[in-house]
Amino acid sequence: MAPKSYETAQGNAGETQQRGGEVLTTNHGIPFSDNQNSLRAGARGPTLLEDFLLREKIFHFDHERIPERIVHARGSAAHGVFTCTKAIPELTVASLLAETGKETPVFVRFSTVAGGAGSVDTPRDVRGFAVKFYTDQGNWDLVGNNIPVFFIQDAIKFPDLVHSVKMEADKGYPQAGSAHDTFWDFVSLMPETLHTVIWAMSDRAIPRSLRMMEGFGVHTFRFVNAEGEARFVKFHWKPVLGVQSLVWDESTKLQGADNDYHRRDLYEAIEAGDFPEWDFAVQVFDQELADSLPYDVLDPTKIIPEEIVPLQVIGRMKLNRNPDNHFAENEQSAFLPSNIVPGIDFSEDPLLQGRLFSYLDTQKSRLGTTNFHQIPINAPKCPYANMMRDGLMQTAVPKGRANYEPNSLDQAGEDPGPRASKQGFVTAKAEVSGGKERIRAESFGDHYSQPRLYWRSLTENERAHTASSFVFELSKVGLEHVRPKVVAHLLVIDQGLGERVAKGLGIDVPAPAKPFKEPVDLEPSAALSIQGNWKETLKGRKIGLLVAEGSDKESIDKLTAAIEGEGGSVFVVAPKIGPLALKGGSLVPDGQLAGSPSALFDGIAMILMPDQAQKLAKDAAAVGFVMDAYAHLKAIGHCKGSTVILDRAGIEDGEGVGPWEDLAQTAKKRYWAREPELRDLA
Ligand code: HDE
Repeated sequence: MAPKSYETAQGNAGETQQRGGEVLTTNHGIPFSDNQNSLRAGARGPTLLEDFLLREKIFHFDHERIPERIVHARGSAAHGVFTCTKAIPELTVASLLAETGKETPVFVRFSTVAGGAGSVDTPRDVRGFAVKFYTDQGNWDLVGNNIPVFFIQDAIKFPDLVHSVKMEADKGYPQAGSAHDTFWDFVSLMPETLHTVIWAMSDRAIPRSLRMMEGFGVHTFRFVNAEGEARFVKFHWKPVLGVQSLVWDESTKLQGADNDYHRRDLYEAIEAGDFPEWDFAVQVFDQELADSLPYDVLDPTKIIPEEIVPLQVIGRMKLNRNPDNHFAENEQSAFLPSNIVPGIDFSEDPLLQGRLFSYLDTQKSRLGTTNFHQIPINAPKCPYANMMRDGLMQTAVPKGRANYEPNSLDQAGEDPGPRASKQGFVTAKAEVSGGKERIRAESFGDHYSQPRLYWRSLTENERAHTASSFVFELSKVGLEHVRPKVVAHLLVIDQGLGERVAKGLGIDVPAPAKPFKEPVDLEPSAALSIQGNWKETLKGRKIGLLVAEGSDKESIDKLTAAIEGEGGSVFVVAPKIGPLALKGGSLVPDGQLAGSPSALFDGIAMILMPDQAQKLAKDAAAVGFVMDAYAHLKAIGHCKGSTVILDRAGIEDGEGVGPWEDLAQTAKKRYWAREPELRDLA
């Protein structure tokens, strides 16, 4: 006799398989009648090989994964629109920049570099900032980072760099972090890494949100106008919310509190209609200016400070739609620095030159076919035609026999196929000279002046964070000979930095490294500091509001309105997630206290009845909630009753800590000045 459960599953099958009127079918369109049970010989007998439904389903599932990206594996993506806000036809024929007001669809993917696809969002790492513009002249991919320089100068060093920073080959760890032997061993031997390393040790590498990061094209490119005149250009994205960062302790706690902290923030902001925006700016300069600089504009380890070549804002990007499917869009997106459009050209930057073939190559290994451009997320939105044919997974069905060129098929009345046009892409004319040799230009030889410029552009608190990151990372290095070697480089960047890191490590100050080229003192750039350019706003910021049974509804409503009025959002945290009876009403909290630590918020408030506050003062989660908010330099607003929790945490009223009525103003910033009393920074 068949067991009862058989009848139940069988009975449900028909109903559960309907969705929006669709019938469940195989990949070949054959309708299913039962998606619960495989075909068996007898109710408790073996499964039959004949079961094509089971076989197809399991076969497809077994092959769901594709190789993850070798770097930048973990990414979050969104669709949007780019608007040209200032046409620049005098500089470039690029059609997307030809007309003020012109809109171009974009797809953007942000990523961490070192971690795997399933790693966390908030490690200390560079972030990828890749934009695919679907222009009417084909796809332009600006595949940049949130740090304006790169670790190496020549593509031939990329596999070494990446091998050194990814998990160690024998151990398989660490995932998503640079604080380990092999990375710092590589750094100690490669002073060209130092400029990017000092950025990566600064707060730039722990962004508060993907919406609060700058983006940079990194390399120098060229703009080409209708007269064929070429000028150098560097590309920048400036977030409308301003640049904001986390503090290190917070970023490590976030790895536990919410692995998807950045991905969720981006997704939720877009779902809420709070669309992230960036200004698009360019630095345009000519050969004469390039020649006047004490560094080489083709060297990707160098910036040109905004004070020397100012930024011109020419566009705005708005991300307004989440992907419908993570795999189809995010995972299968293929960015190619070699995708440029007429009016934009490469420079001879040797790193960029290497990237031009690497990305095409990697897509073949990741997506399995030269026809990856036909995947919807990668396909241009303008018509495209050529005589490339066939290949694995070809989905186009070209007609006729014109698959070669030149041909005279038109003379026989046949379609001759597409032809090259004078309006098409033209490589900018550039003089090159010199013999064929494996060589690094001498003009690439100064590795210390720009890290010094960066160090000197930071606020004292940012310097303390940066020096402390060096101490933290080098403390994780087991190879003892590597630590003084890194410090020796830091001493050349800045004597004080080197000494601070040596002291933090508890080692003797070594002799400074011997630079190939003596560094010079370059003018600091005010644009590089995050704290110095902090935008005091609640926009994009979230306040965690701790309430409990009997909390005053009127106060909660008042505070919520004040925060929302300033563009912020409120997340209500309570000891229990169920509906909460309040004085004057009720509410359903957004999160439970133990699962909603204050690391998740930009500021906190407590509105509690004295009896509940007394109870919570004995709860480590509540005390930790305020202690962490304080230690992460956030504003705290409280009612009279809840001071008992602050007392327990040893926190007194002061800058950024006070009555909840002030919070909508005080939570617009962080309290950096609080930090020296709180932790022993290098
Ligand atoms: Fe990449 N990089 N890279 N890179 N990169 C990849 O391409 C590579 C470099 C960057 O969201 C890979 O499709 C070489 C600089 C981003 O899909 C790979 C060199 C900059 C992304 C690759 C560099 C970047 C990648 C891995 C030195 C900033 C993610 C998967 C010559 C300007 C794109 C893939 C996405 C991805 C190679 C250096 C940014 C392996 C050989 C410099 C944002 O092809």
